[in-house]
Amino acid sequence: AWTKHEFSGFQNKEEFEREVVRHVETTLARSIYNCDESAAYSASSLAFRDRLVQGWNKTQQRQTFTDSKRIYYLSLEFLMGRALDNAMLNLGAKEVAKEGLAELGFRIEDIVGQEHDAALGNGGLGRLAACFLDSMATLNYPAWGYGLRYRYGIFKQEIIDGYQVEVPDYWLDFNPWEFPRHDVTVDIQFYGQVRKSQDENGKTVAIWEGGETVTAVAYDVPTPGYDTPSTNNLRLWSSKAASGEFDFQKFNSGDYESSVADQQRAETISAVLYPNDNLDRGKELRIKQQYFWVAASLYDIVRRFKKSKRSWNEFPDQVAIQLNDTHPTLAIVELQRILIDVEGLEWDEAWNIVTSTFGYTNHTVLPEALEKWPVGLIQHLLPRHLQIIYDINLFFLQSVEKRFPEDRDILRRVSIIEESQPKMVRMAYLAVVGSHKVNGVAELHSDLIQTTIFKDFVTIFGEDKFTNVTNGITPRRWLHQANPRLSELIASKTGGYEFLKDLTLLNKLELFVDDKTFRKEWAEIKFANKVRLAKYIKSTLNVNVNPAALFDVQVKRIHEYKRQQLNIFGVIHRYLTLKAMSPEERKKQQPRVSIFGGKAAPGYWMAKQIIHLINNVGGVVNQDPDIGDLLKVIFLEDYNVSKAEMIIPASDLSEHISTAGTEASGTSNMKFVLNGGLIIGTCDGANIEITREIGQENIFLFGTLSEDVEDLRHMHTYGEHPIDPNLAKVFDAIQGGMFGEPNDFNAMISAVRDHGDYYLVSDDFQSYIDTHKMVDTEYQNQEEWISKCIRSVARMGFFSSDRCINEYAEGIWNIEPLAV
Ligand code: 26W
Repeated sequence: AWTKHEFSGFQNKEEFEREVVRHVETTLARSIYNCDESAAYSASSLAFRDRLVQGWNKTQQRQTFTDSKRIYYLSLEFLMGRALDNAMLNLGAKEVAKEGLAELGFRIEDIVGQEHDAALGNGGLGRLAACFLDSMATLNYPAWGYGLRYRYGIFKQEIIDGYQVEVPDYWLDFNPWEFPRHDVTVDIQFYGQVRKSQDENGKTVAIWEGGETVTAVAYDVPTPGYDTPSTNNLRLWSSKAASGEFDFQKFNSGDYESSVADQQRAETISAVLYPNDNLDRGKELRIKQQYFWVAASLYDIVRRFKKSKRSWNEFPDQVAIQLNDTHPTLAIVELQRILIDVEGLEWDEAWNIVTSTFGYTNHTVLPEALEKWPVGLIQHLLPRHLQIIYDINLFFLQSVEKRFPEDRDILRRVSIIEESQPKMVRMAYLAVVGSHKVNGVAELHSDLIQTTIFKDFVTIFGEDKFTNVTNGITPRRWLHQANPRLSELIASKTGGYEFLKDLTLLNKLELFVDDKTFRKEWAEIKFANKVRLAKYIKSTLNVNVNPAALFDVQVKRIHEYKRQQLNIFGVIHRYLTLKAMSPEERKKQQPRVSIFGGKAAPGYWMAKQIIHLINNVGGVVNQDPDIGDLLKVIFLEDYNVSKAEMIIPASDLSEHISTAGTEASGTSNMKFVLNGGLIIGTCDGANIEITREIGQENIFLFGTLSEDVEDLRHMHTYGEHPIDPNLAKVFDAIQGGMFGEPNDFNAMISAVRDHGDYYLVSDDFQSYIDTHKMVDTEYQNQEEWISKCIRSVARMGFFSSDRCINEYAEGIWNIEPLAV
């Protein structure tokens, strides 16, 4: 049995301090007398890392010893954020650390704030993977994450003259949270040819030979659960030149440059995270990253399985692999290749094992995000894999033809190979065919994929193969860590911190909706969080915002489908309305701060123009003496996980306003409500389920329903579509030069006016501004507003990622927690 002390943090502050001092003096080789905040961060991290490692080793030993089924979560993105604060909380030692650091002369917030975010992801998909790791460890599931160790994470965003400028994010200068495993390496092959040969039994076998080799090196990151010794492993692969590839001949003969060039070419594979979100650009290096990571991970998984000397048909009883979107789809092909080419299994037996092992999660229906790779590229890079893809497709199409002999068109529609010019491999179809379960991430989204992109596959495979697992978020980071005072208040009313492990316990808060002192504390905490954000805005942008104003927040990747343009057009409408009022009338208006944040993909020109417009509007509005505190427009630079932890708890109202049917789920909507903010949103993604849980009286819904979107688009293209008159006034103001050079914004305006308004900005404009008016009115009644916030939080239990992971475990992975 493990004693609590063995896996948890420190018995007392003295023990923690001793460890910090020891690390300062030995590991860092510094004197405690010139220990600055950076050294204190390093030493604190090393002290906590030592504790993490104990639980981690035991967890791994126990998983090996019991040889139980493991879940492998393959994700090209893990948006982890900071680790120290999280380690302190999950190990239950934040108080001790706070006191210890205070005695050493530091404030814990300053020390925690020294850490560079681990930003190996773009947005929702990457952060979801990070929340899942937290839940899998907390629930004691034997789980591994597999990803890439990018040298550069998502770029840092700077705003210069209102424009986004990208700066590289080199984050590995000091990273105590990873353990290089120079002894865990896999050689990965690219290019080359396939030769047919006979094995000793006269069977024809394929031999993939030639080409080049790149070595994958494992870096392990311990991921602790909350209030449990379980600490799972996140294994990230880094690329380096294979030892044989570094040409010593060249090196010795003085051709130093080209031998270094080979090395650099190999290291390029894991050098940088692609910054596109929901856009597939089909770059060769991207599919190289995908195969490199997938092949290394599968080699590792198979190696671990083979240690137990079981027969191959037991593989799916020991191994579940979840594909986080289509990015790791080549894993399906790679496992089939290993089983038939390396292990000598027959096709059908191998394919049974493969399809029983994989599950595939779809995260988007946007057509431009669906991955397709040219057949010629795959042929060149992975010649054996292309053969296997063709065979998978052949056997699949044969079975379809047998079942639907009368339907000639279905074969063309469902073929994994799109017969276009050039031919393309449709990765989502390959993922569907190669998995036993396919899920969407919110109810509407799961319905949509079954009736649109995967409709034929539902007919072919039956409904049972398709399911929904509504996303969730970890309450440890997104409530306890981000909003400690609210967490403490909730604990005081719900019987301690149990709610962090069973979020449905929040429902006990409903009993206190009318409790005066509770309500007062609730309001004070929200106000304090807003004051903190206001100070941050003052210090970074030198704009004074009134913390008593309504804070209206939209923070997420900048994308036309998420409709930040609708938001800023609405803000301009508000500004014009205020300007047209008499001073007496203005005094009656609800003061607002409109806060934006988010990165645009570097090549997404329209998204960058949206950022530019927001900044230009801020430049005008924030200076206008007629307006004062009534309206401020703020663009927060470099939105990331640690900024989210500060921004979300300070929100009164947040915007989740995607065109209906486009946002698969959204997860920040859940974070905002859990932190006592209300939502303005469309009937899209998880907004719908949030409404069902918290009650429609507690959410501001507006806009077109997803079932009406297609018809409206059709009308835009083929019929009349007069632009909304209030929106037209906004356009006139922009084009009149009110917010800088009007030509800069021509494309944004003409997307709505002349190019079919694909995202329905004009259609939804009036209901959007009407709904904001309702928000103003309701915010004026603070008592009622606070009641809505409390009731909403009380009903958010469903959106814990613990619930979500339990659903995957039961319905898809068939895996049980490992008792501790
Ligand atoms: C190939 C380029 C590319 C890169 C990333 C295509 C697609 C992606 C992701 C799938 C985009 C993404 O992050 N999707 C988001 O996933 C979240 C978690 O399920 C959802 O909450 C968001 O609604 C969805 O946009």
